Amino acid sequence: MLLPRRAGRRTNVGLLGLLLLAGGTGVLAFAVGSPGPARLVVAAHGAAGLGLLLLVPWKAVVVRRAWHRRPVGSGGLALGVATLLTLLTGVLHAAGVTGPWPWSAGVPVLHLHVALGVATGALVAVHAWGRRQRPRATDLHRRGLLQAGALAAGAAALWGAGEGLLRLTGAPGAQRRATGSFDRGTDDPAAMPITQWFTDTAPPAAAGTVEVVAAGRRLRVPVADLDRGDTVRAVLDCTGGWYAAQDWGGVRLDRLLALLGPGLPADGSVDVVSVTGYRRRLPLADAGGLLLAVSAAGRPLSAGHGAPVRLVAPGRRGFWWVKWVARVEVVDAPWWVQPPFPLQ
Ligand SMILES: Nc1nc2c(c(=O)[nH]1)N[C@H]1C(S)=C(S)[C@@H](COP(=O)(O)O)O[C@H]1N2
Ligand SMILES: [Mo]
Repeated sequence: MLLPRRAGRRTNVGLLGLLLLAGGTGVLAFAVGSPGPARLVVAAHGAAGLGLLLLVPWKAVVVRRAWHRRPVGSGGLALGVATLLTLLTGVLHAAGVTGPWPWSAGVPVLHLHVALGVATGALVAVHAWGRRQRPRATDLHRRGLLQAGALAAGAAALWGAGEGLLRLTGAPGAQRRATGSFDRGTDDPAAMPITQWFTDTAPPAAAGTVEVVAAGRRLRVPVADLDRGDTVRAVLDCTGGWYAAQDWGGVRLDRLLALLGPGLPADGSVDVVSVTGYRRRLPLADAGGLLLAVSAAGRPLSAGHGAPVRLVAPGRRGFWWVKWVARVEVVDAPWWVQPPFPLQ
């Protein structure tokens, strides 16, 4: 089969573009918590992944043609397999096959998807670097732009068809939230999964007091004093692919800080630190919307869910919701001076 040389190059550029978009939106999907932006990011992520399939016939030609010069090495093969497995696990999660299953190594299918995605990213970097090319002026000519537009439209159509199919068949995937998460235990905290970020483990014992620190002042508040009648209904949405809405009860963070007396700094950040050392830093301006919760659905928190006290951060993904809180401290450093995802 004879194809213009350009077609092979454009196929590879298209694949690289989709892989970069899929990776970027994948990371972003874990960072956004509010439904509007999440819906857009998750849709783009799905379309970018499915769009890869559209280029498979062209890529097959490219590979076959190159075979005579250089048979596919183990790197190229590993990349192909990793890409398809990442896509497969993504589709399975979206359809509602969420696990954990024995075949997914006992972890949620979404965790497997992330691990495969990271591996794919590393293989892409090596593969593309070894075959790097200069951009050409013709890449931005009409023909190239039309092809990119057609690819984007095809990818969007494929994603739309997939979503339509989920709805038509009534597959569980039709019920997922804007972030892509599935309901596990709304209004039933005992049915909520207990999830640790991969860097942390549950502590043997929790703290009996919460240390509150700001402007050189320090107070130890007994946990029994944290149930101050403040409540908020909020959705805990884990990047592992599940969510649960609960009525949380405890004390609003701004009211807790006010116990230190008047004249506290008005701007800055607040560090929320667990007995385990796990911590997140949030804007102090958000304190009125944050809750230190001692109860969910009217019942004290269970040990696994952070007893005696955890942070409730409405609109933020689960990794912000620090469990087993030991200390709350107002600091000058901006909240964005920290890794975007927990590393400690
Ligand atoms: N101290 C501590 N807090 C933590 C975590 C953790 O590993 N350690 N995991 C976070 C993550 S990723 C999520 S999704 C929620 C899970 O809360 P749950 O176990 O009560 O369902 O807690 C968050 N708070
Ligand atoms: Mo999570």
